[in-house]
Amino acid sequence: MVSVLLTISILGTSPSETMAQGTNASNATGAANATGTAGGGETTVVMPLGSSASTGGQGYEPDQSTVSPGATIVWDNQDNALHTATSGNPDTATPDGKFDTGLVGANQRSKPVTMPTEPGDYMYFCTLHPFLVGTVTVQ
Ligand SMILES: [Cu+2]
Repeated sequence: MVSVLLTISILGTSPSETMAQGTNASNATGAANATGTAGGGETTVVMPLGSSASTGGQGYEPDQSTVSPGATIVWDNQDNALHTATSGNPDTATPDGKFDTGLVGANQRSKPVTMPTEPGDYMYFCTLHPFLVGTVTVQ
């Protein structure tokens, strides 16, 4: 464990940091979660700035999250528009009631939203911008 931490800190200060940062951002979040409260770190999904524009190419970050049954996820809205993370069928924008952040204001975080206990893939979307699509895998 100590050597792993050393390796990470060495990598973190190496010249390749800039390159590694993009791909490791989600790993870093995972590591932070792992050191949180025992047995249940909190997962955070970002709604990035610009994600209200259909042409922006900015979706939920990450757009795929894997959690254990009944875990909670917080959506962090860093955009300047309202968003939701609402489970259901994005193609028809039909909520299925499995989970829903409700409206999350600009630069606000959702309350912790409890995921289903049944293992599976759950698609979700923003009810205001249904082109915003993500998946939660419960396993
Ligand atoms: Cu939205």
